[in-house]
Amino acid sequence: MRKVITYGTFDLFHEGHRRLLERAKALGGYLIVGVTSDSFDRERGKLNVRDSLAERIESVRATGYADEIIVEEYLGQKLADVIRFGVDVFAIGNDWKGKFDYLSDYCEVVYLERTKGISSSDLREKGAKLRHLGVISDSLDDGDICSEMRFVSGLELSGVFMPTETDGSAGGWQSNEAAAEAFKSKYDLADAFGSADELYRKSDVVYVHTRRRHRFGFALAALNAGLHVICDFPLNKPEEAEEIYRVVKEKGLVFVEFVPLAYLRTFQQLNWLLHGGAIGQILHVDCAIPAFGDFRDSEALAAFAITRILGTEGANISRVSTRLRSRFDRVAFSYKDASASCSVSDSEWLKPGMTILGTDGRADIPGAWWNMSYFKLQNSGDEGLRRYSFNIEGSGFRYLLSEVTEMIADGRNESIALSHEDAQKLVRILEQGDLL
Ligand code: C2G
Repeated sequence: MRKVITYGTFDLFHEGHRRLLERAKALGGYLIVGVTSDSFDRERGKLNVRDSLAERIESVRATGYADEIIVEEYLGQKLADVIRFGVDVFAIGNDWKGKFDYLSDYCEVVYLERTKGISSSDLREKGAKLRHLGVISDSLDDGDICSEMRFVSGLELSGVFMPTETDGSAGGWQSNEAAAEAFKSKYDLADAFGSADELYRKSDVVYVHTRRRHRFGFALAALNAGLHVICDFPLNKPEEAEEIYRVVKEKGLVFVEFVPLAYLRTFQQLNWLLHGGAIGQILHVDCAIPAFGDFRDSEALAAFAITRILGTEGANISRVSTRLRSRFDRVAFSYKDASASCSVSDSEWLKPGMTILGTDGRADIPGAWWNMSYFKLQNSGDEGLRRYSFNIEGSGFRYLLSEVTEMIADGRNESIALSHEDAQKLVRILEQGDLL
C-alpha cells in the first residue's frame, strides 16, 4: 500500500474538497491529510477562513477517507512531512500546478483536476454561502484575479464573458466567444459565456474588467440583474458614478471600484504613518510611473495615491504633455500648503518611484510604488531609517475580494478602502485636470 499525502484549508467543506480526498486516497490506499492551522493561513495570505481548525479537521475526518490527519503549521513543512512519513505520493489540486514540483525528488507529485462549478446547495449551510464570481473582460490578461481567488475562502469563479468592440461604432460591442474560450482555458475556468445575461444568471458577483467606456453599461446591467459588482476604476464620467451609486443604494447591493493600491496593506500603513505625522507636515509628493498602454490609467492611479496622501480638498491639477518619439506627461497638483507631481511616460528610460518629502523626514518607495511591498521612512527622531513591509501582498485583489464577501454578509454597500464619496471626489479632480 502506498502512502499518499495532501494538504488544504478545507473551509466550508464542499463537494470539491470531498472529491479531491476521494481521488487522493485512491492513488495509494493510505491517506494523510494536512489541515492548515489558522496562523499558517494568515501567514500565507489566505483570507476569510470561517471554520475553526477543529471544525475543518472534523469535516475531513467525517469523509472517512483520511487514515491520519495532521496540522500544517509553517512554510516548508510539506518537505519535512514527506521525509518524516515516508510518503510515496504527494497529491494536490491543479490550481497549484507546478508549485510543488520540487517535492518530486522525494516522491511522486500528482496534480488532480479541480472540481469546477460547485453549487451553493452542495455546501454545509452555516449562514455562510459560497458566492460565484463572473468576469467580464475585454482582455486576455485577468489582472491577477484568478491567482488571487485561491487565497479567498467562500468565492468560486463561475466563468467569463468577453465583449469586443464592433468596428467603427463608438460604444458598440459584441460577444467574442473565441476569446472567452481562450480565457477560460488559460485560467482553467468552469465556463465561457456567450452572453452577459448568461453570466448574470450564473453569478452572484461580477467583476467588470473592461475599457472605461464599457464599464458603466455592464455594471448597471449587472446591478439591475441583482448582482454585486466590482468594477475597475474609474467610470467614464462623474454622472455615471452617481447613477450607479443611486441604484446600489436602492437595491441594497455592493459596488466597489477597484484600485489595487487602495487594498495593499503596505500603502495603507504608509498612509497611517504619514497622517500620524511620521515625517512632519507633507511638503511634496513626487512620483513616476510608466504608461501601461493608456496614459489615463497611470495618471488616475497616481492621482489616487497623491490624493490619499494630500487629500482632495483644494487640489488644483494641471498637465503638460511633451510628444517626441516618446510621450512624457507631467501632472502637477497644487494645494494651499503642499504640492505634488507625477511623471508618466512610455519611454523605457523613465525611472519609477515615489518620494514624499515632509518637514521632518522623508518616505521613499523605490520602483513600482503602485504595487509596493515595502517603503522606507527616515525622520529626524531617534529611529533613523526604517523599512516597513508586509510578507504577503499579492496584487491587492485578494483583500478586495475578502472585503466584498464581508460587505455582502454585513449588507454594507461601499468599501472602507475606497468609499463612493472618495471615488467621486477623485473622479471630479480627474475631470477638472482633463484626465478622464
Ligand atoms: N479543491 C478542488 N476543487 C475545488 C476546490 C478545492 O479540487 N472546487 C481542492 C484544492 O485544489 C486543494 C484542496 O481541494 O487541493 C483543498 O483546497 P483548499 O481548502 O482551498 O486549500 P488550499 O488553499 O488549496 O491549500 O498548504 C495548503 C495547500 O497548499 C493547499
